[in-house]
Order: sequence, then structure tokens, then C-alpha cells
Amino acid sequence: MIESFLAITPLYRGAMREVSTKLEVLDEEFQILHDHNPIHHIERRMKTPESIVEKMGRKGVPFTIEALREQILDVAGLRVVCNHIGDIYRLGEMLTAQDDIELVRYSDYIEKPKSSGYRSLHIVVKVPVFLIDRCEKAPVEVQLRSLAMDMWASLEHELRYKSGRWVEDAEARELRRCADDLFDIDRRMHALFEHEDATFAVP
Ligand code: 0O2
Repeated sequence: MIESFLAITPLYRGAMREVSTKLEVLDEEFQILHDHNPIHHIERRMKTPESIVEKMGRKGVPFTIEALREQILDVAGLRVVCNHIGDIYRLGEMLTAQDDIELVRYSDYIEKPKSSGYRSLHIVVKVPVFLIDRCEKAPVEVQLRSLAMDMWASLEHELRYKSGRWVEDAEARELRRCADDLFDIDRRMHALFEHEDATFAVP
């Protein structure tokens, strides 16, 4: 399965580049028209074969290339760190409105955060990639988040996984409080930026 997967990595890598370029184009035009860059920075990553196998095992996905292609949707991933919450939704809308983009999954973990406190907008899109003798669509998972959400996710990930130690209940509660406090700051900054009342609901 991994050998077959390695043969199609240009497809996934190509899809990742296509979507990344689309986002960069949107960011550049937005800057020219509105004097504002919605994107702070973009990180790109391909899931490693080890991580794919681990996820397939965890989710009970059969170890076949067909099942991998159908069920593992985050082989190619983009993390788009935005300047304001409003930018997250604007970019999501502008990207998914494009003719060659097929929306596969839309998970709003900003409106409904994960129990850990994690917030981000996750969008899986399929985009066509032109290869030597064919054109195929491949999925890309786009995680859109604010700078504050990104800071929290990085530090929480480090605490939970890199340190390799168990996170106590009290620490988990404190992490959720930190996530909520950061979200409050995000909303206030967004309100300042959009000249709105900070009590408004996002989006
Ligand atoms: P990596 O290396 O970050 O890509 P899954 O949770 O993967 O089994 P699903 O539906 O495929 O299920 O994905 P989901 O839940 O939409 O998003 C999973 C990804 O979101 C994770 O990727 C993380 O990047 C991020 N994420 C989700 N929950 C949390 C959280 O509580 N804390 C942090 N820091 N990040 C989170 P992976 O698969 O972990 O790997």
C-alpha cells in the first residue's frame, strides 16, 4: 500500500500547491483592493507514511490504497494562519466558491470547539491536478485559524504530545479556559478591526 501511495504523492503534493497558490492569489488581491492581508502565513505539510498507517489503524480503515484515497482526507494539509476571525470565514467562502473546487467537508470548530478547547475552521476540498497522462482530483485539508488559535494549538500539542506526560484534569480545564480567553481577545480585536460591537456572534 505504501509503495502505491508513494507513486501518487505527486498528485497530493500538486493538490496542496494548487490550493496554496489559490489562497496566495486571494491574499494578494485582497491586499490591493482592501489594503489588508487576510493571511498571516501558510504552513504546508504532507502526512508521513507512518502517520497515515497509524491513522488508518486507529480509524479501522482497511490497509488498501483505495481505502486510503477514499477515507484519509488529510494526506495533504495546509494550515492557514489568519490575522482576524473575519478573515478565516472570508477566505473559506472565497476558496470554496471557485469553480474547480469541490467541497468535501466543512467542520467549524470555531463555532463548536472541540472538548479540548481547540478552535479552527477545517475545510476539505478536492482540486484537479494535471499529471503526465491524466487529470485527477485529490483532497486537501485546509485548517484556517487565527494567530491566537494557532498559538494555543501549538502549545497545547506540545504539552499533550511532545512532553509525553499525562495532562491532569485540572490542566485540561485550565487549557480550555486559556482557549476561551484567547477567543475573547480574538473577538475583541475582530470587533475593533471591523468597527463593530465586541458582543456580536462570530461569524
Ligand atoms: P497533524 O499532524 O496535526 O495533521 P482525527 O482527529 O484526525 O482522527 P479527522 O476528522 O480526520 O479526525 O480530523 P479533525 O478532527 O477534523 O482534525 C484533526 C486535526 O486537527 C489534527 O491533526 C490536529 O492538527 C488538529 N486538532 C484537532 N483537535 C486538536 C486538539 O485538541 N489540539 C490540537 N493541538 N490540535 C487538534 P492530527 O491528525 O492530529 O495530525
